[in-house]
Amino acid sequence: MIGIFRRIVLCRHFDEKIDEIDAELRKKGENLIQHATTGQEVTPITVCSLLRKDDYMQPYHRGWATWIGRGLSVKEMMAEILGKRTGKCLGMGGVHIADYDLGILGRPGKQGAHIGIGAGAALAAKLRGTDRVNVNFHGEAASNTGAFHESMNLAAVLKLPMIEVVEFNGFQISTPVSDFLPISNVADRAVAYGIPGVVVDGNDVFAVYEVAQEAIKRAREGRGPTLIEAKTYRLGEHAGPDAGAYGGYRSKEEVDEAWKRDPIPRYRNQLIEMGVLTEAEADRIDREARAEVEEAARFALESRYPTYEEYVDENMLYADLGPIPAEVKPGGPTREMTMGEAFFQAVDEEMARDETIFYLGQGIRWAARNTLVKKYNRRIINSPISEEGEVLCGTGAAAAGMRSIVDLGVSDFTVRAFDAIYDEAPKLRSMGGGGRFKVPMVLVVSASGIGIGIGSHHSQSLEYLYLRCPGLKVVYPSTPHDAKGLMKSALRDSNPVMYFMHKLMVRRKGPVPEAEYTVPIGRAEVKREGSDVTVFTYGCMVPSALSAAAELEKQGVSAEVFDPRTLHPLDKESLFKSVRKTGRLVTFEEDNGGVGVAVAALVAEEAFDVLKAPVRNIHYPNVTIPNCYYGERLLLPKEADLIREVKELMKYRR
Ligand SMILES: Cc1ncc(C[n+]2csc(CCOP(=O)(O)OP(=O)(O)O)c2C)c(N)n1
Repeated sequence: MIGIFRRIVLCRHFDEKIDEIDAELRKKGENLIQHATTGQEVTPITVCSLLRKDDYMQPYHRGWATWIGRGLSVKEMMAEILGKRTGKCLGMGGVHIADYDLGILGRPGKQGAHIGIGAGAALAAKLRGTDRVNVNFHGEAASNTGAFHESMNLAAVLKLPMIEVVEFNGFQISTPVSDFLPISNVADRAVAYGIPGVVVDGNDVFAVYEVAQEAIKRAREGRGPTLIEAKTYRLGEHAGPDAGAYGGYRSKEEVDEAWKRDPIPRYRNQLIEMGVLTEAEADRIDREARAEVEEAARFALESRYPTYEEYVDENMLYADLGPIPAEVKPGGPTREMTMGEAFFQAVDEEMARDETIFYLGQGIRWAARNTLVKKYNRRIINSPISEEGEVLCGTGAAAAGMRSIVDLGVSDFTVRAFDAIYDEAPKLRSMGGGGRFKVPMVLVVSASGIGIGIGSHHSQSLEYLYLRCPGLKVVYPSTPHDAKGLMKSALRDSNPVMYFMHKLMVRRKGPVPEAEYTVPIGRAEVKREGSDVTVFTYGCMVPSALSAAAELEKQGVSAEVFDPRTLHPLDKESLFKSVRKTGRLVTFEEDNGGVGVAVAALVAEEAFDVLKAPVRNIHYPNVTIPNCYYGERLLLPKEADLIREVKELMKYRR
């Protein structure tokens, strides 16, 4: 009880000090990203006091009390919030503090995302057969996000050991609750997920303790999630000391009235009345807390910022960086199989080798009923339609020590999860300060597919969207051999990897070695040697390029077909080598030009001196893909287009 009091008081002083520093910075025209916790200390600190060291906790953006409650030192917190190298995340997270050892994996920069990451941590705890739990904290407005709904539904369906704590403080920044919540209690939403929903006075330590204890017990016993709604009030400003305080969205009277219910004197008096604490002891705790915060501030202010080199250190972005291994092709017998079979063979072999791998996807238990389900049953998990929730869950589980495969279906659906793919999974490591943060996750995407007649919402090639995403890798095989080898590498990688497989290629057959092998991520392959022109192509366009090259040869032109296999990080060295040899470059792709444009820009920068002709990009027109077989095929770049463009390039003389 006294420990909770000490942390609540520490948190209040921390909040006051942050405001003081922020006010000073504002005088210089700078400011701090920060969210006041004043008035909301009780719930997080009480709930966290019930957690074990090995549990998981995903913090509130209004987070001081969640971090202090979990036991972080105010010194490391203060330095991190100021962006200093001595901070908990080496100054890379700022106010988004993560701590691997304390199970703090998600950073609530964008409302909702950390809820899914927490669900993933809970899934990891469950798959491992432990009784560890995960607690998420956030405000009531965050419960309107898709990430909240998808993650809660997923957690409820999978009966995950998760406790969702919603701190209801009455505002979404300046918007009153009446404008964003059509119900009085967020806890009522629990009915929709078939889980218990409890409302509690969030400023009453004893009441919070009781409901949290029950929810944690329920989670540890494998009975699934609980939604706790803690009613409270934000006494401070949303972000900073003077961001519109009493500026109209709430009255001075309202805030003054709320201060009379300040939870700190309330709890202090309760402890004194109970005889647990004396006035003198309470004052001493207060003085000590103030001194601890002052010392933390001095330390943080005197610490240095990261250097340029530290900010751009690739080891922050990617775990286990090292030289890309050379490809070793095994000799010996091969077996003809489809790309789909090769892919599943890789998954099967890796799941047998590594018990931490699980496979989450819509309808996956049916698709793999005769294969993976029979062998790995509980590691093959059906998912509701929740692309964002699925990727967040895979991210959290991976960060918590599993290896996730998340099957997203067609590439068009990935944009539903864009935030999670682009802004959460690949940033988790760098914003956490590198170190032990890793996200070994493979996102499987059934890509493109013009020529099947399934329309513009099921056929787009969107891989280029993910090429400038620091922390992510993108692979796109074009043969069964590469499909297997790249999937095995992706499943051994310590980073998030997007794995695209073209729909039309799933049934395409080719030889696959019977012996063990991998295809290293980041190594291109020249699929046909040539000396007059480099054709940069990938996926389904590789076979077309190869037959165009055979035709060109008959006409006296030697085309080299360059298949990057990995789109990011691109094997630039091999690409430049090829272009330096041929002096000409054509990109040939099914998407609407994104990848080719990026490649052309690279070559212009690195190999302009050797170009004998302009670079040509052959791609799908930048229009909505027609919604019928005839129209979509009509617009698709074909072998004849490639042959024509190459012959045009051959006319240039430089
Ligand atoms: C996806 C997203 N949209 C908008 C914001 C901007 N934003 C930051 S805090 C906040 C209000 C959140 O309200 P609530 O969840 O009730 O928590 P509170 O701030 O009241 O503690 C908003 C809209 C954001 N961070 N993320």
